[in-house]
This record gives sequence, C-alpha cells and structure tokens, in this order.
Amino acid sequence: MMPSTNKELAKIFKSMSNIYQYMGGEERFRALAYQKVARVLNNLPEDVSVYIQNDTVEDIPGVGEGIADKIREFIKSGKIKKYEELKKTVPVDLLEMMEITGFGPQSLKRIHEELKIKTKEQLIDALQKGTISKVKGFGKKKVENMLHGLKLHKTIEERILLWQALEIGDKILKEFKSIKEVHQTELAGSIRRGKETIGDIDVLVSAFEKDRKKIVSTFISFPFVKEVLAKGDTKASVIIKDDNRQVDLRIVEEDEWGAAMIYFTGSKEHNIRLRTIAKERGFRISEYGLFDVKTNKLIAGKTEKDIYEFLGFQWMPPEMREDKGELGLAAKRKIPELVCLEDMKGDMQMHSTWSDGEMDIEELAKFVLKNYPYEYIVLTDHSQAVKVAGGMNEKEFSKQIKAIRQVNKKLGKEFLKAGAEVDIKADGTLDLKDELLKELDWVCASIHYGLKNDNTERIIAACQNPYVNCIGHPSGRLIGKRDAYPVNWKKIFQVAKQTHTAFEINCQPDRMDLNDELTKQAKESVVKLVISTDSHQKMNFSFIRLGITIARRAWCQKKDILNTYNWKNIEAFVKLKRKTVK
Ligand code: DGT
Ligand code: CA
Ligand code: CA
Ligand code: ZN
Repeated sequence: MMPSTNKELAKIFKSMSNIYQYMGGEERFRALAYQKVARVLNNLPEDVSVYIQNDTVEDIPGVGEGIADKIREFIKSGKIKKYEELKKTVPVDLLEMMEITGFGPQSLKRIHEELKIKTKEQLIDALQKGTISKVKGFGKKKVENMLHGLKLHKTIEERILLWQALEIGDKILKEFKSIKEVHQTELAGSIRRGKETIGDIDVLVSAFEKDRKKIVSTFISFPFVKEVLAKGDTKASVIIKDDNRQVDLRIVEEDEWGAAMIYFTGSKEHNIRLRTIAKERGFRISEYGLFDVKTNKLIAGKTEKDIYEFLGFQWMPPEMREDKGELGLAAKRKIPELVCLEDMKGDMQMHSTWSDGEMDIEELAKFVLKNYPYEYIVLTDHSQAVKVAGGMNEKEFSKQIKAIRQVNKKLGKEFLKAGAEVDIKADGTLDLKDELLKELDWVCASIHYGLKNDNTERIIAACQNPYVNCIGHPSGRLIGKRDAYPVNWKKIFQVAKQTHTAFEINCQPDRMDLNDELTKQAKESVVKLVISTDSHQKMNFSFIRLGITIARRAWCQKKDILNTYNWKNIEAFVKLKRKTVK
C-alpha cells in the first residue's frame, strides 16, 4: 500500500521534472533529479511525514537539501512555492502529454511556440485537422506516430494497470476488515481475475441485513473517497482520489456469498455460459443463488463450490473464468492446479548499482533473504550497449562475478547467482562475448533497440546461442505506450523448445511481458517459462504477484515455471542446452 501524501508529492515532483525537461539546457539535470525522487516516493514504504518527524528526510535516496526543504514545505503548507512559480512560465496543461509516446519536450516546445497551442484539446485538434504540418519537422510520419501514441495512451487513461488497482484494492479491503460488522470481504470483477488493466474496482462484503446501512455510510466516508456516485441499502459506488477510479460496493447475506462472488467476479462471458447451461437443466442462477425454476426453491448459494458442484463442475480459479474452455475442463474434473506464489524458489532478473539498480549486491541479497523465502536470486545487470542503464563490458562483468562469489562467502550460502541481461544487437549477435557468457550461471538476452522491426530472426539467433538461457521481456510492449513488435511467435517458440531456451514473464507493471495469451501459447509449445521481477529497487520484488497472475491466466502449473525448481534443476537446464546446441 502506498501512503497518499507520498503519491501527491511524487505527482508534483514528476510535474516539476517535466517542466525542467521542457526548459531544457542545464535544467535537464534538475529534471533527472526530480524524476528520480518522484519514483522513489512512489515506492516508499512509509509516509514522508514519518521521515520528517524522525528528521531523516535526507536519508531518502535522491533527496538532497533543496528537495528536502520542498518536502517539508509541502507537509507544512500543502504547497511548494517554486512549483507554483514554475507553472506560470510554461504551458503546464500541454506538459502532461510528455508521457505519451511521440510527445517529447522538444516537440511540445516547437508546437507551443509556433502555433501558440496551450492545451491538450488544441493540440489534438491541430493533429486531427492537419494544421500541425505547418510546424517544421511534423511530416506525415511524425503525425501518424503521434496519433498512434495518443491511441495507445487512451488504454491507460480509461483503465489502470493491474498493479495500481491492486494497491487501491488492498487499501479498501484493509478498511473493510477493520469494520466489525463485516463478516467477509473480497475483491471481485476483473481485478480478481487478474486482467492486465482494470476498469473499475468491485468489492463484495457479507454482513447481517441490519448492519448494511452502517457499512454503506462508513464506506462512503472512507478517507480516500472523493465523490459518491450512488448509494442504496445494499450497494454504493464512489470515485476515489487515487487515479479517479470508480469503486463499486455490494453487500450480501452470508447465504448468498458464493452466488454473488461468481456473479461479480465474471467474466460476463463465463457467467453467461454458466447460466445458459443451468437454464438447460431447469435451474436459474443469479447473484442471489442457484434456484430450481419449477419450485423457485433455493438450492445453493453459500459458496462458489456449492454452485459449481451442483451443476457438475469442479471449482475453478477466477483467473480461468474467461470462457476459454474452462467449463469443459471443469466438467471433466480436469482443472489444473495452477502455480502460486508459494511455489516460487527464486527471482531470475534484477539490477544492482553495477548498472541501473538502486542497491549494491550485498544490500540486495540481504534484503531479499530477509523478506522472501527464496533459495536463490539471479543478478542480471545490463550489458554495455544499454548506455542509459550504465551497461557493463566483459571486464566489468568478470569483476562482478568475483564480487558476487565474495558476497556468497560472506552469507555462507550460494544465494546469489551471477547472470547478465545481455542486449541482442540488430543483427542477432550478442553484446557480450561467448567467453564471458559461459562463465555466468544464467544468461537472459533481451532486445532494447529497434523495437518496431520484425524481430523474429533476431530472437531466434539469440536462442541459438548455447549460453543464452532465457529471452527477457520477449514482446517488447509497454502497456499504454508501445506495441509489441511484430514477430512470428509460432516459429520462435518452436526454436525455443528445440534449443532449451526459457521465455520470461517480466513482472514490471507496465510490461507484464509475456502477456497471458503469449504465455499460454509458449506453454502449449512446451517452452519453459521463468517469472522475474526485473527489480531495480526494494519495493519491486513484490511485483512477483503480477507474474504469477499472468501464469495462472495462462493455465500454467508449477512444472511449467522453471524458477519453482531448486537451483540444481536450473543448472541441469543450462547444461542440457550447452550440450544440445553447439
Ligand atoms: P472492468 O471493470 O471493465 O475491468 O471489468 P469487470 O469484469 O470487472 O466488469 P464490471 O465491473 O463491469 O462487472 C463486474 C462483474 O459483474 C463482471 O465481471 C460480471 C458481472 N456483470 C456485469 N454486468 C453483467 C451482465 O450484464 N451480465 C452478467 N452475467 N454479468 C455481469
Ligand atoms: Ca470492474
Ligand atoms: Ca463494476
Ligand atoms: Zn531489459
């Protein structure tokens, strides 16, 4: 959960960073500083006011004297004077568009200066009407690119990323759990099914009828509620402050809980199919229960299992309820036991201060050992081509391998594994020499440049290197920002299988890459998968939950995911490839 002052401050600092980027020149360095602090604040486990009370604000990574003063000022007065001043010097409304692919600070500046455009609406209008082509450098291709950027961005404007929704959802559940009249409470809807983006958040509560009114009124006065859209005796809808999301509450009887959970979990398509089957057999399903049509008698409703079982189906996890054949499997009692968080034995991709991570090797190892039940973690810093991330050459990697072994000695166990995230170059060759790669315990290869091309042959070439064990963030998409590159997945997965190359499910909230559908395709092609957080800072390790969700939506079991095995098995996987692919 993210304290909300941190979020508000992060928003302001992000905006200040945008302003400095827009101003350009020397201010670019200031922009970077504010951007970093915004990111750190968004991931800070405690409210900044706690740091102020303890006089430790300047211990927050990236916070120097100047920024510390601004944080104190904000806590005291709710404002930052510098920010108010800056806002007057630039078209702030336009600057919010800087996030969108194709709308860089230089482009916005030129548009503002040459066309006197000040607002988003004016800019979109100029793009659609074509008047933008008056500005030098805004040819057909650039305009197309901008329009596509806008279209992609719409998906995260109307819906939010699963991770953001989970943070809000956890916060809401916590509030409900502290109300003593609430018997059960759970999230339903798309968030329970684990979809990668979420429209609104659905919450279910069970309680006695007499207590419902009180629960509704407590709900609409939760501290994070911004606006009440509707309220009745059994339901209410509100807009909350975080991301302006809608939250729908529904309160039911204990005896209706299972029926309501099935109904509000969906998907709509799954529900329709289930209801149709029930109807054919003379039963009616609603959010209140399963009824005999002839007698109108209630047959089941208390648990999901009661209802499914009465109709001859095995209960199935919510992630499977998308009407993709799950009811057929359930009728044959063949619902697989899906992989879960507790199955994970290690994390396969992360970055340290040796490239663009925020922790040094020892700190990182100790943090994970303390907070996660893992047997191993693989350090995969960037290779040299990825300059923006401080990528390393062969010599530096050799040094790092030694440093890693040293830390292991100190820890008294082989907890850290030496790996790399090696860049796959345009011609399919790798950014590090084989002599170095073969010294590593695990090699993940990823594409970072040329993200619009058909990268099929490039990925295949990487799979054919005997020392590459995994392809990282394989499709290259960023939700709301960048499409996946066009590739022939069938061909790629065939080679992956033959060459014993695993594919990654990258858990970064805007990557979630492979996605659920491609993960399913990989699994069906007998390609091994790894789930990795690609952590750059402490809080990132909890993203593992997202990868598990993708794997479950792809019907994966423990055996499909390589890092549910102990390290001996992974070593065997690496050896097998080196023996098979020459
Ligand atoms: P979202 O909010 O767009 O991310 O997606 P959902 O799946 O959460 O959809 P939402 O919030 O509109 O509705 C929550 C659940 O309620 C949905 O998954 C299934 C159920 N539901 C909503 N409308 C209908 C309907 O017309 N028929 C049936 N059978 N179920 C519905
Ligand atoms: Ca919903
Ligand atoms: Ca809803
Ligand atoms: Zn990468």
